[in-house]
Amino acid sequence: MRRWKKRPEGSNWGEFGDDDQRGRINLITPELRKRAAGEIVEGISFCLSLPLDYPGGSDLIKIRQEPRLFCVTREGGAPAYNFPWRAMTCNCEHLDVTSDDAVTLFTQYSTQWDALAHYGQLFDADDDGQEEIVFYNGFRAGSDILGPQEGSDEPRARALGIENLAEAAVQGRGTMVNLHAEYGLDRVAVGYDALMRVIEKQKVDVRKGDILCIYTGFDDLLLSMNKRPDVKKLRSVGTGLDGGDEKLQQWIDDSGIAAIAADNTAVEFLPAPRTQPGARALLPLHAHCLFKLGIHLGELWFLRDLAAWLHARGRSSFFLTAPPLRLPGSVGSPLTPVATV
Ligand code: UVW
Repeated sequence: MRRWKKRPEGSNWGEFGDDDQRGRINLITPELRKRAAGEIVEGISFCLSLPLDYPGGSDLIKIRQEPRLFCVTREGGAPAYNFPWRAMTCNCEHLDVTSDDAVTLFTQYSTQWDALAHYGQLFDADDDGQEEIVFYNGFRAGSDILGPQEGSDEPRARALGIENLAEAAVQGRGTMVNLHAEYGLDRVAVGYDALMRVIEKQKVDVRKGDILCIYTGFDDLLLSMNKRPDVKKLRSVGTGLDGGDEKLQQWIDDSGIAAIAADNTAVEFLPAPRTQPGARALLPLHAHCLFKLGIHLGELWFLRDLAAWLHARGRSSFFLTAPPLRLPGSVGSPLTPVATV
């Protein structure tokens, strides 16, 4: 069922079907995945997740808190930790001892995927002269993406939730652009011209269906702060994509990349340097990717070691396995991406 009469300029709504909830990850076909497996030459793998209790505290993004582990109890109130089964059953000769725990996990605290339900816009998709809150492919707030006040006892993305990405079993060719190698921690908004210069210099071969990984050095700086992030410093250094650069937006569209991930907090440079008069997106790359094109964004990935390994060998591509949690209705998810070279 088509959910819009008018789609945003430059969007691809409808291209993968009127009910599509996966966006450009659809571009990773079995054929491309098979070819991507050819990137495995040495058999070495890299964990691309930060420890999930990083950044530490809530200073970097106020509404997100670090994971809290807690112990659960067994029947009768005994902690289910270092629990001897003998105590549970009888005084028989059971040797077994087990531990259970639980966790409160903010889905976008650390290494994460943003779901397509994470970012929408006010847009007149009905073409009736009134803006409504819409998401990729015309899905709506209030009927598809529900907040707690909208007839649901819990917030829930009935559409575009992260489980759609999990069900796509994200696996394919990753391509690294190492901005840190060119700019160090200089504060630079990297638009189309600068990105093309780096791509050419590093001989990066970006292909349709690739998951583009942008390395900025933010992960290393963050880790060096040992869970006490110096927010002023973190916000005063480092590169990010210039999301408002129309040439960059066009390239993202034309290149056929399936998703973008970075080691910084938002992939894009913040605050966005290009401003237009009138209403505009605070996060123009989020608008272009998540809202218009169905391109998932990965943030706070740990790319340091992989980027260094590739750079030392003049390589830029690898096999990437990066499914989020299959957590129905969530607007984001932690993950442990794995690169194999
Ligand atoms: C920012 O925090 C700016 O990005 P996101 O909400 O996508 O994590």
